[in-house]
Parts: sequence; C-alpha cells; structure tokens
Amino acid sequence: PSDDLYIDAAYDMIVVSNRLPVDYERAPDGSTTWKGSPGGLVTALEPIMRTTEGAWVGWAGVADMEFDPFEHDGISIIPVPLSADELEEYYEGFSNDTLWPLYHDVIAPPSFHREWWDSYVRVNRRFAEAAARAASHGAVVWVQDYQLQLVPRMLRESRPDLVIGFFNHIPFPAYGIYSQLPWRRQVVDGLLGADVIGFQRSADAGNFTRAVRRLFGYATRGTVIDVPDGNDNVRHVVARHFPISIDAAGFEEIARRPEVQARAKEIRASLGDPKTIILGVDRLDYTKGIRHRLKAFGELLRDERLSVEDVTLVQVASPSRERVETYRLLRDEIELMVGRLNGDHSTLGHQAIAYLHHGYPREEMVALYLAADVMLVTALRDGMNLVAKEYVACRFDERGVLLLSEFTGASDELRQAVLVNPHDIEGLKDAIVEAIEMPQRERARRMRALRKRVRENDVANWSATFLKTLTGSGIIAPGVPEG
Ligand code: GDG
Repeated sequence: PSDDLYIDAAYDMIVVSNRLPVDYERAPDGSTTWKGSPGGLVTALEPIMRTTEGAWVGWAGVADMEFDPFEHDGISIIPVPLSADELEEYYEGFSNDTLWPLYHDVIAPPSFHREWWDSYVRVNRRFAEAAARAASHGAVVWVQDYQLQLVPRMLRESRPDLVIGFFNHIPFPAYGIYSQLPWRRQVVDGLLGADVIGFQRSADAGNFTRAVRRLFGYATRGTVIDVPDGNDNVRHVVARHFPISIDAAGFEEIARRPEVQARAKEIRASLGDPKTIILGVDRLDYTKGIRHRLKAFGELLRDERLSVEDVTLVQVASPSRERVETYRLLRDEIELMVGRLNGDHSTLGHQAIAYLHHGYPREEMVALYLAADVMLVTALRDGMNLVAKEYVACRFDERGVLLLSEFTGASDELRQAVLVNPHDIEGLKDAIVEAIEMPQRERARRMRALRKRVRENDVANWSATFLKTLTGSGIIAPGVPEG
C-alpha cells in the first residue's frame, strides 16, 4: 500500500467496538452533552488508552447522526455513524437476532436474512475503514465482539502493517450449531484476519479451532492456527481463552463505603427484614435463565420448603433490546410468571418476589449485592457473567453464597460456588435450599477462595495478558515497516 493511504494516521493503539465508551445525551432544553458510560471494558482499557494516547472507534448510540472526532477524558473518540436502517439490520437484526441466539446454543431460534447479512458486511467495512484511517504505521488495533467479526480481515487487507487482535465476549458454539450459519465461511475467515483471537473459555477457543479445520482444513497445533497468506507463506494466528473480569478493587471500595452499607440495611428493612434475601441481576435476556429460576423458586414456595415469611426473591431485570420481538415476548412471559407467583404466594405483609424492570446506578447495585444472602446466576449460556464476579468482589464480609450455572464462563474459574445445571429444576431447588441453609463457616471458606480468584484475575490483568500475547508473543513483530 502507498503511504498516502494512511496520511492522516496518528494513533498507535486503537480499540474498535460497536458502542463507544461515551453516550450522546440530549437534555429536554435541546442542549447536548457527551457522558462517559463506565462499563468494565472502559475501566480495563482507560489506563492503556491514556498512556498510549489511543483512540476508540465506535458508534455513539444514536442513528442518523454524524459526529466529528473529539476528545473525552483524555481518550480520542472516533464516532462511526449508523443509519436507522442499519441499526435495524446490522445491529438488532444480524447481531442480536442472528448471531446472539446462534452463539448461545440456539436457546431461541436465530433468524437468517440476506439483507441483514449485507448490512452487517457494509457496517463492518465502515468500522474497518475508520480504524484504518486512524491507525499509525504498525499500530495495534483491538477489535471487540461479535458485531464486528469481519473487521480483522478487512483491516488486514487494507493495512497489512497493523497488529490486529480480536476478543469475543460471548460463547463460540460447537460446529454442529455454528454450521447453520449461511455465512459460516465468511465469518471465520473474517476473524482469521487477526493475529490473536481471544475467547472467554478454552471450550470456545476449541470450538473455533475445530470450525477452522472443518471449513478450511488449515493445520492447527494447540492454540496456533496456520493461515495461508496466498503467497506460499503461512501466518500463525493464536486462538485461545482470556477470561474477562471486573475491576475487583473498585467494587470492593464501593462496598466498603459506610453510605452503601447503610443503604444495604435499608433495602433489607424495606423488604421487612426477611431471614433470607435471594437476588438475581440480569439484563432481561433469554440466555440468563430467569424463567428457570422463577420456576424453581415458585415450586419451593408451593411445596412449602420455603415460606414468604422467611425468604424474598429480588429480581432486577434491566431493560434490554426492547425493539427485538423475542425480547418483548420474553418480558411478557416473565412478568406473567412473576404476577402469578406473587398472586399465589404473597401475603399482605410479605411479597414473594420483588421484581424491578429498571437499570440502577452502580452504588445501588453494590448495595443490593451486600443485602443479598444468596446470589442466583442461572444462565443457560453466558460468555462469562460479570454479575457473579461483582457479587464476590463486594462480599468482603464473607457472608454471601454464590449459586452459579455451569453454563457460564465464570464457572470455569469460580469452582467454589454452588454449581448448578439450571435445566435440572429439582437440582436447582435443592441447591437453593442448600445455599440458604449453608453454615457461616462453609460460606466463609468458599467466599475466601472465590475472592482470591477474582482479585488475582481482575480486568487489568485480563487486558494486560491479551495485549502481551498480541504484541510480545514473538510470533508477530509489531511496528516493522514494510518495503
Ligand atoms: C456480555 C456477555 C460477558 C446490569 N444491570 C445493571 C447493571 N448491569 C451490569 C452488571 C454487569 C453487566 O451489566 C452485565 O454483564 P454480564 O457479564 O453479567 O452480562 P452481559 O451484559 O450479557 O455481557 C457476558 C460480558 O459481555 C463481558 O465480556 O461476561 O457473558 O453476555 O457489569 O453489573 N449495571 C448497573 N445498573 C443496572 O441496572 N449499573
């Protein structure tokens, strides 16, 4: 490529994700501002982005608007526009109604539409072009998640000088499921444009590597895949697991604040100070197993193994993807179940389920974690599940019990949780009772081990490990100028 291809290139480190780490906000008076959205990824990458003077490429969260690049909190922001049609076809359609259900083991049926695919290709190209324009010679570009799987290959074609990483935040399914995708070759080939492809679990990396062998027949040795570059050479691509985590110290710091602890007590009191509070916190998503959890809890009340006098279930279901039909139906189903169970079991003084369809500030989430004796994570499939790790990070008092589905990535690490198969309703019921009745000594023993794990592998460790593999593996030499 000639040098004028990247004439306005400036950044040595670029993160590309569907959403920017800032939200565009319009006040009722018409004025607009940019507000930071403090997700885990931002916390993880902020320090690196600052020291490397990096840039973040992504969508600002509003359709049909174009923005010039700007700086926010010391990070350069490069907005990529999406039209309302693209939002529907690339994002709500192909990303959230094709890839999301397919990659979560078809818990819901994926929809396959050729127009959605065309939009996905078009939008991925726009993201790739924006990153290519912003990248300095030999820059490191780290692409995030399933919405942008074609970006690595597109970038490599236009900018072979770049060092390209990709991280998949959701599972990668077994070939028998993955192979349903009409564009299965294009997607795998898109990912193989990267130097390092990261997954949550080693099982996900294994599924990907097998898909590569089945579709392309490339040689693989452990975590290394030999990808022919078309000139009789092979590139060594690494595909392995890098389990994501949280800012554990940050969560603990919030949990130790006196006002947050006071708020936790207040939450318990407002529920009538029951002996046991059970908590679920999820985006309202069919992968999270909310129905299974409600069914188990309802049967425990019906069979009088639990009583509403003693136990309250608090379920936070934060609003999610409300324009996708499957999500609207799920909300109706869950709210019907909650209404029935409360109607059947609540008394005037004691509610069986406190159901909250809201998002909350982080401090309130931490207060809820502190108020809960038992945390229920019953996902049917989940890349990692950060809620499980956040609960553990907050419980410095070593008093809570984590009940955790085997189908979460977190269960690979958090072995001292009470592990459950959420499809086994009898097993789930027994596990809930076991958790409620667990003696304090046993709670503390398990929680100490869990906390050690989450502290040792926090999100800073996650990003450092990924970037070290990407830039310092010896397999690739970043920044080597060509010809
Ligand atoms: C995807 C993968 C993977 C939720 N409600 C509120 C709120 N949250 C926060 C939680 C947690 C995050 O959202 C949810 O993260 P999860 O990991 O539990 O699940 P997904 O949203 O599905 O995330 C997942 C993750 O990516 C990272 O790679 O672990 O497997 O599916 O941090 O606390 N936060 C606030 N108010 C809410 O109401 N403040």
